[in-house]
Amino acid sequence: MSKPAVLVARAVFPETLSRLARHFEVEANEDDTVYTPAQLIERLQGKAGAFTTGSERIDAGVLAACPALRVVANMAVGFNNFDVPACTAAGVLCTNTPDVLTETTADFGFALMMAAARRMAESEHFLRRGEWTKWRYDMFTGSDVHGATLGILGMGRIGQAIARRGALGFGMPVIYHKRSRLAPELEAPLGARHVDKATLLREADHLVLVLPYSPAAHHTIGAAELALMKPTATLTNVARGGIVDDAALAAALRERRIAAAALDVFEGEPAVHPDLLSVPNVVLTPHIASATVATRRAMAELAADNLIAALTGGTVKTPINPEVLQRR
Ligand code: 8YV
Repeated sequence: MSKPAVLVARAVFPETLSRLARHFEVEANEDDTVYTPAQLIERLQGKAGAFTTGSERIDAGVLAACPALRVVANMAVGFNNFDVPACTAAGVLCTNTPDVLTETTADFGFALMMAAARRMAESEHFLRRGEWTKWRYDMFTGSDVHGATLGILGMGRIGQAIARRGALGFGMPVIYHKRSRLAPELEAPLGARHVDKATLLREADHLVLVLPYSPAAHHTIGAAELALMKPTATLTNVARGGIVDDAALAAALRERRIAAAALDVFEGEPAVHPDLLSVPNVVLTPHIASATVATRRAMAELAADNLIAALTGGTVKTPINPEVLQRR
């Protein structure tokens, strides 16, 4: 029996490719070209499965043009690159990689928040420019992290892991906003207090965004929300570009309406709003919150597990639309 054909849409660990090749006819993309929608459709012809990342959009147009497709396995926990209802309607299973990246992403979110509060990037740039000629009592004075109020918007797995770091490691009172409040047994060990969004914005000393992107979450933080924040507050985004209005944030940072920000994700990335590049009080990183060797390996393995199980009759570990499996 011939093996099913799959597309591995971006470069990935060679070990992952060899594992997939034991089960499938694999078309790889070792040049790591980011395909245009037309190129993606062309490469997906006759493929039963695709190993994707956040850069491949699977929507109704792609699904209609690729009738052989049965599963799309994202190497990411976020899946806003999938039109899940359209996939479900077309009988295409979607999978993602939750859990394996939670702690790594939380580490990075916390590090970014600390970097913003303590002005690490801004002061490093100053040093590299050769401007450090003497000590001064108020040089790069920032704000404390320990004991400050940690605000979390979106309190899923990663949000809770960041809250744990703040509450247990840094003695931070934790407040959060989420559409559905956490169960008391999850709130209690963190001492986390559920508040409305406006209270969260007003009271947080350090606000971290960890909510999933959906069109309804577009510009959740814009000029009006930034205006509610303390002038001493920091804002960290490890969720998705588009949740923050980057132009409004750059203006707030420039006018010191908030103290600092740290961003790992951007609207329209890998392009970065030029105004963000020219304000000093923001830490910018290129979407690397999950980027440790161990975690990227675990993500690739889980995406491969899902692809293999979906096409060879095994148990799919992390389906997004399991109803598709029930219908098969
Ligand atoms: C991925 C991410 O590296 O998992 C996610 O949702 O944002 C990152 O961990 C990125 O999306 C590439 O797929």
